[in-house]
Amino acid sequence: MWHPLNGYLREVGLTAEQRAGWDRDGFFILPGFAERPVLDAMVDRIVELARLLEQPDRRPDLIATPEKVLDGQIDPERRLSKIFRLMRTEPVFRDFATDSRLLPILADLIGPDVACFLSQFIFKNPGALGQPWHQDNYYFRMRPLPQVALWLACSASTLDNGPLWVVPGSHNEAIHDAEPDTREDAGLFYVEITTADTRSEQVVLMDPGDLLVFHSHLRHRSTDNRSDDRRAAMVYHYAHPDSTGPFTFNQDWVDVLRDGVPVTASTDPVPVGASPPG
Ligand SMILES: O=C(O)CCC(=O)C(=O)O
Repeated sequence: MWHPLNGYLREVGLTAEQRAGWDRDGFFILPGFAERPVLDAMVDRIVELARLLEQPDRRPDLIATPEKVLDGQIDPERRLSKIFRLMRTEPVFRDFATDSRLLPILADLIGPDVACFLSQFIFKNPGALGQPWHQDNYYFRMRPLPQVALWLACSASTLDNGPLWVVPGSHNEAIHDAEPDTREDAGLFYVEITTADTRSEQVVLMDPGDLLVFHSHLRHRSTDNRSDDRRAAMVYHYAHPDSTGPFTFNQDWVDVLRDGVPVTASTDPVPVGASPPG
C-alpha cells in the first residue's frame, strides 16, 4: 500500500479486498459509487454537448466519433458513439475525475504522481455495436504500468444492452497481437484479439452508479446493444504523468496528483493535439 508522506491523502487507498481483486483479477467494482443526480447531470450535459458539436467549431477542444450503424438517427446524441476530452473543461466530468474518494485509490495503484490522460463518454445507444476483445494498452503503448481505467455505469449494464466482459487474471499477460475489426460499421480504430483463450470470461453486470476499476492489460470486450435503451458509461484513464508512449489525438493530459498533493490544473480548453504528457 502507498502511504502519503504529506498528509493530503489521509486515507490509504485500497481495502484488502480491493487489493486482492486487483492483484488476482485485474479489476474490482465500487458499488453505488456515484449518486443519481451526478449521473443525471452527466447525461444532461452530454446531450447538450452532442448538439453543440453539430455546429462547426463550437468546441474545437472536444472530439466526437459517430456510431456508423446509427447514422440515420435524427438526434445527435442518438448517432454518436463517444465524446472525448471532457475532463479538463466540463465541471461535472472533472469533479468526478478528481473525487477525493478516488485519489487515494489511484495513488495506491499508480503512485503519488497521477494524470488523467483520457476521458470519454460512451453512448452505446440501442443498436450500437460492441467493442471486440482488446487490451487498452494495445492502443496506449505506455510505460510504466499500470494505467488504470475507471468505467462508470451511467445507466444499468445488463446482458441485453451491451455490457462489458472481462477475462479475470489477463492483466498479467503481455500485450497480444490484434487484428483490425472488419465489421462494416465497426468503431474507429477497433481491433480484435483473436488468438487468446476467453473461456474464463465473465460478464460485468452493473447498476447505475457502480464503478469498475481495471488494469490496462485486462482483456475485455463489450457486446452489441440489443435493448431499447441507451447503455451509457463515462470512462477515465489514468497514468503516471511522465509516462512514455505515443500521444494520440483523443488524449488530454491533466495532472490530478503531484507528490500526493491534489493538483488544480488549468480548465482552459486545450486544442486537440496540444497537450502531450510531461
Ligand atoms: O463500453 C464499452 O462498450 C466498451 C468500452 C471499452 O472497452 C473501453 O473503453 O476500452
